[in-house]
Amino acid sequence: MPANTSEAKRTPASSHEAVARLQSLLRRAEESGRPLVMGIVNVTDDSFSGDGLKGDATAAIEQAKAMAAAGADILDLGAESTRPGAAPVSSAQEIQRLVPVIEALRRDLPRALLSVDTRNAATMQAAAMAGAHLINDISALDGEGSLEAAIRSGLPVVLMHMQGQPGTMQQAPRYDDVVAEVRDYLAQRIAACRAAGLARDRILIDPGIGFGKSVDHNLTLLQRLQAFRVLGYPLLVGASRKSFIGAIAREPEAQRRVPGSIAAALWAAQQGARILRVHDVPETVQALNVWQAMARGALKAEKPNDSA
Ligand code: 7PJ
Repeated sequence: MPANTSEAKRTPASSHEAVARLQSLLRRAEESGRPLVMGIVNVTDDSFSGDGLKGDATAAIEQAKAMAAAGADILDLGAESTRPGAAPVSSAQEIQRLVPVIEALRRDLPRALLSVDTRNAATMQAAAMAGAHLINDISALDGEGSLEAAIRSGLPVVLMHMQGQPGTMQQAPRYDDVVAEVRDYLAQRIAACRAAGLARDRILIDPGIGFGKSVDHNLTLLQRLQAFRVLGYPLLVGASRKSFIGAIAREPEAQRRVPGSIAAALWAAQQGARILRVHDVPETVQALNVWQAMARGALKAEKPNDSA
């Protein structure tokens, strides 16, 4: 489309750097066998604080800084709750919440890789212009204008599988073969993105734990994570504090699912996941460091978060 060609000229200057930095981190993850840690930063509330930012922006920035200091390689900023039954958030609201946080973090944490968790094309574009490095889309760029916006941004993207829509997806998830269906869906979204001009080194994939899946669907996907390797793209796994952990542990409080989340993180790491999306960064980093030291059979000091 001619419109896309002219838009491409407006690609933010940082997009090549974003792809290069992510690729460099992923290479390091592959060589070391230790996945990257993506810390989850929620930018959700609307209250004002005294520093000119919304109260939630200040809190999100502090949380992001703490996660980076604890060894998070990537910070995933999200303004829309996609938990089952959550109310939708408009793109304008998302942009209003996210952009000041992205700008502040670009200034204060110049070495952090910033991901934006959004399904909205307008938010992708605004986040890219504000300096985000990665687009994380739970609907795999299937939303209106999303594929075009992502391509124009020049940024890498996470394509995630979801059955249904967040409001209703947990009512009756159904698969004949959950691994094959999730894998085929991702293969199809990869093909659509590649055909539209998204470069190979800008694609990551995610089976979407908890998104239109029963406890057993989630467990089957985690058991067979290696089945996604044939697709040939780096795998991101987000199991942190999710309800399947609550179901196994009989723990209704999400904040009390940290031990189970760490078990899931180590399992995913062992199965070759390249990025782990987690709430509990210091706990996960400690677990990964111990796990990796045992795999190595030696204590070798490692500089965390030393990005390329
Ligand atoms: C995921 C996500 C995930 C990716 C959320 C929650 C729900 N993005 N955004 N993968 N989950 N890529 O954290 O409980 O699993 S929001």
